[in-house]
Amino acid sequence: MTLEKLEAINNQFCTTDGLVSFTQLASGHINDTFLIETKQNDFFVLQRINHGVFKDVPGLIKNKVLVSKHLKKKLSHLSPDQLKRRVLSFVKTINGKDYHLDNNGNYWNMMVYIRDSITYESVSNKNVAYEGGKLIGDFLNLTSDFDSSKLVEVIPNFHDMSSRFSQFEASLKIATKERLVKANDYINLVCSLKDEMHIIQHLKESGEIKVRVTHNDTKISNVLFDKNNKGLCVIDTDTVMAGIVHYDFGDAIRTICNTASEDEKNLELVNFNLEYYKAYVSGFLEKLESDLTPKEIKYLPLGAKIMIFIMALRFLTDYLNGDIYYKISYPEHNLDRSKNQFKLIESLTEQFKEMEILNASVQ
Ligand code: GN1
Ligand code: MG
Repeated sequence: MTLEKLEAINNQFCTTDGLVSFTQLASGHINDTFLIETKQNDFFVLQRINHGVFKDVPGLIKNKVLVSKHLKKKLSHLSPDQLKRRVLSFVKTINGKDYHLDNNGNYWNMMVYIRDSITYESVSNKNVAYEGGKLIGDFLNLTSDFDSSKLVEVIPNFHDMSSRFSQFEASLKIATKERLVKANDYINLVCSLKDEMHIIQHLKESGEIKVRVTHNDTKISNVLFDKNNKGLCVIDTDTVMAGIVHYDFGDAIRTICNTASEDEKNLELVNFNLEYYKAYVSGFLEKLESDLTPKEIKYLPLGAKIMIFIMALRFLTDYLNGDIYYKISYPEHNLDRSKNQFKLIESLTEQFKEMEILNASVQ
């Protein structure tokens, strides 16, 4: 991306200052994200949304804008400056729209950059786990009165286990022999876990777990912290849509409690950190407990296990499909990501009893 090209896109948005320089942010496996630096006050985040992955980009952007609007209303007791740090603010185009469609068919959207904020790829401080839990619990609490049927389903069946299994089974048919051999142990593992991994989906289908507004990508790098490690804002609301709390709970656990990053190849470094789990649960339930039924609380630990499994399965499927979905840096990146997630499940399983005991003590 050249400065001229990005400047042309930037000029389509109603910002007060011109672009001085930009940096590409290495965040995310799907979209392209740029930090726009200006001479004065605000910096901006300009994002090209991947329309190969997201088939209805205008719908996706509408979702994000609606949810931000709702959050701002709920937090209207805060000062404008505080509010700007707690909720994403989207910038309109000069034509009054929430996105710009360029001549190449790319969709762009812009947000105000939240200054003096920190993100973590992985966690090495219990307090960050606690604050992360509080912020995600709060996001779910504040959106609990928003009608989720008003949101577009940006990726159909995103966390639906049966669909993920169907995609996995289809990938087995088209994978190369070499990849099938390399993935063999993990393919068998997926099959052996099939029934357990469907339990939460069945509870959702029977109505025992409520469908509501959820974020659907609550990895810890999507949470902003201030300099004192206090949670500020949940970002990357691309996948906000109807869902269940278990997967938002679980995706945060997947990243907070992994003692290594999602890409770590040395599996000895990948373990499940129970201390961080406890800290996260206490923050999460502090904000959301009153909004959950005993049954919903009971299944939170399994929600964490299943969410890690969904990611393991998706990375494995993409590897078998020949890497068509996630950005990769080397040929076996997706297989390594998948192995990492399976190792995390193994370590979590060893500590599952403790997770359940902790849960029972809350109820
Ligand atoms: C993708 O692009 P990013 O990093 O925001 C993916 C998530 C995964 C995540 C794994 C739309 O999110 O579901 O959890 O990678 N998003 C989509 O790091 O598939
Ligand atoms: Mg995302």
